[in-house]
Amino acid sequence: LMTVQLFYFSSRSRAQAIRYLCLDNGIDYEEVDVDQEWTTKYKPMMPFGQVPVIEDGGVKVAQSCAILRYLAKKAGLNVHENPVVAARTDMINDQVEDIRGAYIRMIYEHEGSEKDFLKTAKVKVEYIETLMSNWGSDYILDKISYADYNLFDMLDVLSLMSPGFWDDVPTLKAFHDRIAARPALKAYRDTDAFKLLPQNG
Ligand code: 0HH
Repeated sequence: LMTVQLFYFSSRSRAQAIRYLCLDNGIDYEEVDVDQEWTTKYKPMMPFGQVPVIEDGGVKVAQSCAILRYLAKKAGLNVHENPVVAARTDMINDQVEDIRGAYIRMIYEHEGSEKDFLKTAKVKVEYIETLMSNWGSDYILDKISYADYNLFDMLDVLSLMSPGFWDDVPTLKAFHDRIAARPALKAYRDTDAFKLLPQNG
């Protein structure tokens, strides 16, 4: 099994789906906390001057979703060659990224109120609910893929922000419960290390 280094700030944010994918698939990873010396030491080392970045045997991979797909391939998770199947995972992932982008602009750039963000996010999530309910599988596909971890983390964020979030999205509630119950993720999410890790930096 491989050990990779994960460079990130001490928060969940854009690293959390990567952590889930690693833990759930036996990928050993070492956290490198870049909070101290970010500008002087770490930023100049990064391919795009940002994190998350993973380093695997001297190779650096940047961009959170590229990292998810890279690790999924290495872990033998299905990264599908069939264009129709691949499109399902990728389109859900990109929808999640649209929601995440709006979230990050709200938090860090104070763009729009929390209420407006939640209203827009709810509409975007309800489209995912309808698709997943029609597709009828336990995960986005019949087996877990990189995008499931990203969707799971986004749902986690939204449900923590918004009481009653689950009421209109029963398929996604069942999906979230199913992923949260995966043994490695359940054990990790029960730790103080996870509970105390802030969502944002
Ligand atoms: N599209 C990229 C990805 O998905 C976006 C990466 C990114 O925005 O990987 N990285 C940010 C940290 S995550 C980064 O490296 C977004 C939260 C913003 C928090 C900023 C806290 C800054 C504290 C010094 N930002 C640092 C930088 O750009 O210098």
